[in-house]
Amino acid sequence: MRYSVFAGGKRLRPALCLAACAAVGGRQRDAMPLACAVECIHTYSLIHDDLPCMDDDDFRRGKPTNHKVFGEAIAVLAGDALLTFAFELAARDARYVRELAVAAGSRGLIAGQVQDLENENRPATLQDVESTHLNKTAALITASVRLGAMAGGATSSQLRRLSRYGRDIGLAFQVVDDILDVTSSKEIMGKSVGADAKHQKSTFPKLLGVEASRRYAQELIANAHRQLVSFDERAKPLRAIADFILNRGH
Ligand code: GRG
Repeated sequence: MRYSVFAGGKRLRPALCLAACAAVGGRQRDAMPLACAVECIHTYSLIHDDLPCMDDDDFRRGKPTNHKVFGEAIAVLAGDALLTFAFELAARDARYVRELAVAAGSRGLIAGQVQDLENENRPATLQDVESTHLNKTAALITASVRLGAMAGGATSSQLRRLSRYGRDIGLAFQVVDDILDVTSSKEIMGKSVGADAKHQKSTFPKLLGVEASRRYAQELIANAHRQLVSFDERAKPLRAIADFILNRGH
């Protein structure tokens, strides 16, 4: 568990959780357990996604993958334990538990992973790919934002706007990730690149081309910024993260 959590990583989801809490005027300490919970769920999903029965990757966060170091059985269990620990961290409020469960479960992360596997064996449409990305990536990113906002005492209209912000940056994040899988290198990314082509996966760059995919990501980030118009300067970190997602090189 410690090996994979502390292997590195951008900490995007916990940063979003804390930034959303700040944007609605909340205190950092109220969102911190939830920020840790979303990173635990994210790390579990990476460990399991890298297993030989899934994407079969040897390299993650700049290091050998969990199963390469500890073996498959321990990697499965480390993932299971991180997933479970996330709920222990969130257990102070049933609404937090539900938010995490929905994002990580069969209507979120797991649905996305199933769709991702199915997309390997059939020519997927743009709609299929977008739906996969919304579940696989945007669901947990949206939940990270929503949990921070809830912990910070967001109003229902703030929560609605931040949910749309999360969806748009989440989708943009995966579009950019697919572009980087084509254009970047293992050294820069800290994980294997070219994996989508290896698995013959339909992706945005494959279906639309790199330039059109980039324009789509720009559009999504512009939409995300529009959701923040009614927030004051305390939403500055959320604005900066949206821009980071578009411009990141790894
Ligand atoms: C439940 C097995 C299982 C999988 C669920 C989330 C997921 C589906 C699989 C994880 C692998 C993957 C490629 C997810 C898509 C989202 C994504 C690009 C993750 C990488 O996130 P970063 O770049 O990673 O934020 P770091 O290492 O920086 O935290």
